[in-house]
Amino acid sequence: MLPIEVVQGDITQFKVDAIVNAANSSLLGGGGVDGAIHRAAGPELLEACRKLGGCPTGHAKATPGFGLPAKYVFHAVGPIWRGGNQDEDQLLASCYRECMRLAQELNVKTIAFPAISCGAYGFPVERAAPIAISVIAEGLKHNPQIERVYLVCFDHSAYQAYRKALTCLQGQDAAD
Ligand code: AR6
Repeated sequence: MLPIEVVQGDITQFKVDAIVNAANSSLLGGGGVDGAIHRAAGPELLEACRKLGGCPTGHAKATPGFGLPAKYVFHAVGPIWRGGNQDEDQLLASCYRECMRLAQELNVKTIAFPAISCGAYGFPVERAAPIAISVIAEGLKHNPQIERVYLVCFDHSAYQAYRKALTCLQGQDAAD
């Protein structure tokens, strides 16, 4: 059984080693989950982000969590959906891969992801969910220290898409 759990909730409340932020390439805050994380973490987070000098799409950078219950924030920059033929799938996969790499580097045991790119950036969640889950499942092979991965969905449609993708992957695993 994969240590992946799909949950509905507000990621800023999660007491885990790392939460992932769906940031933009400036890393200087924004709306959606990014705005919520900055509000909950306090102004020190913005100060730390300024020092990072931005981040390209498909990559991620880590800061402390400051006022958050989480120890770290991994700021991942997802792709803007442009119809599906502009490398969006690969760039989204790269975000999750980068976060799993940071998890290994920082010895993260528990991590929570939002549905990167599935809000303001317009990536269809039914397409994003299987990408997210398969990259995380692959990353778990290189992260034996990880005890739990939470996929935090804010709305019910994302929750349903993620549940479906996880059930599908577990079915495949069982068949292997
Ligand atoms: N906890 C968990 N998930 C959340 C929360 C929360 N507190 N708030 C929203 N979501 P979005 P993107 C969900 O728009 O599409 C920002 O302005 C939301 O329902 O936050 O990657 C950045 O600065 C959706 O499913 O991120 C960028 O400019 C998911 O999080 C841009 O938006 C992602 O939605 C990034 O857009």
